[in-house]
Amino acid sequence: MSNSKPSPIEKIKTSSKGLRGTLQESLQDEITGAVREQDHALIKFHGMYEQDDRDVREERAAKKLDKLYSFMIRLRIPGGYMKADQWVAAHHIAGNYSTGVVKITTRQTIQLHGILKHQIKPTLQDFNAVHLDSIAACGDVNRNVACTSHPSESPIHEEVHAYADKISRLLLPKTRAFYEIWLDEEKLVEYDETDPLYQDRYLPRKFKIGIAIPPNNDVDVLTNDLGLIAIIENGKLTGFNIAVGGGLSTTHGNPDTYARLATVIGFTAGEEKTLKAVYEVLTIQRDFGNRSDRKLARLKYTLDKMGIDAFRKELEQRCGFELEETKPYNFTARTDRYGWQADHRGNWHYTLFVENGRVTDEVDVPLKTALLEIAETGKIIFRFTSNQNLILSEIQPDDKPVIESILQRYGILERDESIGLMRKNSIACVALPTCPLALAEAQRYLPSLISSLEPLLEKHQLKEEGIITRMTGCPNGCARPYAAEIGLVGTGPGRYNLHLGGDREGTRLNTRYREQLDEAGILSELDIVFDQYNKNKKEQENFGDYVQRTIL
Ligand code: SRM
Ligand code: SF4
Repeated sequence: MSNSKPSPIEKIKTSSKGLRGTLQESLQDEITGAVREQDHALIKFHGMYEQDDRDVREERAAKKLDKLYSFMIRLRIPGGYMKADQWVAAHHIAGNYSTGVVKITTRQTIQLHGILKHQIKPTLQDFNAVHLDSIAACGDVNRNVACTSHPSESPIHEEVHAYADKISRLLLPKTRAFYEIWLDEEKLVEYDETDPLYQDRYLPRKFKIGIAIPPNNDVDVLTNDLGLIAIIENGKLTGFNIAVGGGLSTTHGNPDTYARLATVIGFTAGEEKTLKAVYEVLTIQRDFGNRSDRKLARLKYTLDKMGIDAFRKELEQRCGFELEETKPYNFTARTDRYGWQADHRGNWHYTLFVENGRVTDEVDVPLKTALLEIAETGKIIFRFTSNQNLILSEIQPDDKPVIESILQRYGILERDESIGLMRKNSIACVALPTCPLALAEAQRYLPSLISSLEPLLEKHQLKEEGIITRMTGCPNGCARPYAAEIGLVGTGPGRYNLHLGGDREGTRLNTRYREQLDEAGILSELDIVFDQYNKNKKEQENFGDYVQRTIL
């Protein structure tokens, strides 16, 4: 049960003087690599997290050394779209100030780890030079807006995609703190920081928006607090179905927490009404969300407490118009379509597999170097997918051979062809060593677990099945494991709950099937289920649907 006392973060927000807090003082303090306690929460609103290297925690504690503090910086890239010169800059910034790995996240942006306190400003200033920022990439505000990534999805992809940017700008906090603190800009005396949306209390919790263009649900639209489903009729974008109350996090042992897919509550026609509805969903969450128990503060809990009808009524009242009846839509896929695809204008797009979103020079394939060379041609746009992959996009027909030859020379084409479908459809969250909440490994472990699962897939003739497999190091759900056909959720070192039965399209959550399994347990449970599936599945029946129909 929640008590009614506001959580301590509420006070930190309201007394932060527009998210400034004592950040300037924290930065100047050379005695520690950390920021002051109260600034810990505030830096999130500026797109960064204070972390420490958990691999060396014990060793340093034994030597009576402070933790090895560093910062993770996450960019705000609505719709996951980056120009070639921005990628070149990100490559060098990663090399100059971070671990060097560019991490593509499950919400279509990138983040860098291991940035020391004195390197935060140069990092953000170098990003700013190529028009990139990290404002509101974290914190109790609207986060990076995700949008179906593949431009060949529809001739009006650009029109839908533009909403990601419009919504992101509409919902940015008004404070200029980011520019003053990190970019050394002068305080603008005339500038009015009054923020009608966030006021001085911001939202009770993080808020996420995703936009899907059916039939593709690559953004897992129903896992967002607010999902927009584009409705295209007679080749025209007529508006969006509005879905509210998605969210995945649970807490082990806390039965009040649950994963939930968003409920579609109606349709809005046209840009003005859609943006108004989006805005007012946030004001409802601002005014009704739980500000005492952060575990129960996401919109999904607000919605369930209010009831869907009451929520819709409140929204219509705030909007000044009624939502129209939900329009029919159909999702058929969620995974990325690898390899070359042409769009309606004849431009080419190459979707490239990036294991768990980690762009780095691997032993077999120097991916990061190859991408730099590709970016330096200036002939492409980079697009990040919510499956942690990369689309080399908008390649003119005449430029395709140049890009293809680079992909060939670095062995990327060959590698992409040889990778199994389960691996290609897998996602793992960051987890150890940087995530303070990780109970178990995820991105450092899933690749080897899949190598152990591949012989089982072979044995049961399931190699061609693109089973969606996702792993997280804790129940927060950053790789959306509860919306996977096979979900593995860390419970402790080397132990995972096994969830089964999500569908391939992202419209059904899975169910916890076994608890606290080690690797041997995971392999033996899946061996049995794979065998049953292979022998008894109906024609065209996907793994998750079979498990849901017969086993759960
Ligand atoms: Fe997440 C917290 C990483 C997508 C639910 N998430 C964290 C933190 C910041 C840990 C922390 O609070 O200190 C992780 C940083 C790890 C690190 O070292 O980098 C972290 N989350 C990630 C990323 C990078 C995972 C990845 O490997 O790609 C994803 C960044 C997305 C982005 O660009 O914004 C990421 N996180 C998600 C998703 C998936 C999504 O949004 O589609 C979820 C589940 C959906 C949802 O929000 O319900 C998710 N992250 C959480 C939660 C649980 C929130 C809640 O409702 O309780 C936390 C913990 C928290 O907020 O207290 C969390
Ligand atoms: Fe960390 Fe848990 Fe998110 Fe993984 S799911 S990144 S372990 S908070």
